[in-house]
Amino acid sequence: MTRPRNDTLLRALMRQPTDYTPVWLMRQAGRYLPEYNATRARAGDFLTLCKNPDFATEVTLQPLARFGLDAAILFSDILTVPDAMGLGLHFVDGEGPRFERPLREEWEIRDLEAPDPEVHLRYVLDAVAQIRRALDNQVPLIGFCGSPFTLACYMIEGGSSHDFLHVKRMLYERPDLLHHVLDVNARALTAYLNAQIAYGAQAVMIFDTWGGVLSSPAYHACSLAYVQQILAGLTRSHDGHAVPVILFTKGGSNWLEAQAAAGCDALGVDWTIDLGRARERVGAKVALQGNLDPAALFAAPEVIEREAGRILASFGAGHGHVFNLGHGISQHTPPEHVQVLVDAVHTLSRQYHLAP
Ligand code: 1CP
Repeated sequence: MTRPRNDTLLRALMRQPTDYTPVWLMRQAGRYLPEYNATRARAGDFLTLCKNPDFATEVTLQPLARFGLDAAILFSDILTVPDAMGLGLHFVDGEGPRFERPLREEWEIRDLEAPDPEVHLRYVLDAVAQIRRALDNQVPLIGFCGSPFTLACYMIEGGSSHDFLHVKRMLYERPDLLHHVLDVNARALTAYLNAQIAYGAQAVMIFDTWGGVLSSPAYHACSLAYVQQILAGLTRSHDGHAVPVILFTKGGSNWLEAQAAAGCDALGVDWTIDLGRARERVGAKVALQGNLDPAALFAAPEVIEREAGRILASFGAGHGHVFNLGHGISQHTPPEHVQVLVDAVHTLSRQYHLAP
């Protein structure tokens, strides 16, 4: 398969030379875009957008039509995997995801099985293939999944949570059960990401949104260990090209050194850490992705430019930085401000990529 014409993202993730710093945004296709809301209204609801490859392709391309972004990300959700395990996912408007059958009883956990992605997540793979065709090698397509622990949070809580009491109770009272869920998830997610790669994802990202709520020993045992299990099982090249893997852990900057040694190519970091400091800590092991506070996009254009400049300067000269937000874009973000950010990153970053 041919390389995308703009392969800046893939090069930066592999810490290879680029002319400028590539940029894409977590949740770049979403409710801040009026065209997304129009497609969602036509689809009826969010899950139909995910499950219908025509809709998924349409919304994946929407932010690229507006902004000069350096990557597309598959439009889907991390919760499609537990849905495929039979937990019964639905989205309640304004309240987020809900599972009809959360994991509470021991027998429910013992019965859990890793789904065959070719059968139970066929619609995602079809979307990947269709998006690749529609992209026509313009920019690379990023595939993704949630981390085993982050999925376990939703599967055990039954939805979003502020305190994660069910999953943490299981961690302390029945660690054997939690580890069983994490092991099934890791096997499911390895097969799922490998299938996305086989169908055309050119880089993949593991979202560990809730790893940061754990104590340090629990993070290593329950989050990072299972991410490592996935990393060890991933297809790292396809059709002669490397497939870089990004690990994003919200609130995870305590453990950057361990993450950098886990076997991924790049680490996503949230806005709480100074990027230059993160770079010192990971050295030449991995690229870094991040880390503008999504709230900065509400500020005036000159503030957005200043913040982008500050982050680029903090990373400093050299390669291996992918500009992104430190978490998903807010649904209330003015779309014009995204254009300001993308232009600022492209313009201001060139000075850091000059040949020595
Ligand atoms: O239209 C709508 O109402 C749905 C809003 C929405 C969107 C646009 C949800 C529901 N999911 C998505 C898409 C999505 N989710 C993508 C698409 C690709 C992109 O443009 O980036 C991705 C990568 C995700 C991943 C995801 N889903 C995560 C991990 C990343 C993160 O933001 O931390 C998580 C935790 C979810 C669960 C989820 N799905 C949707 C919501 C509102 C949530 C979060 C619920 C919570 O806060 O617990």
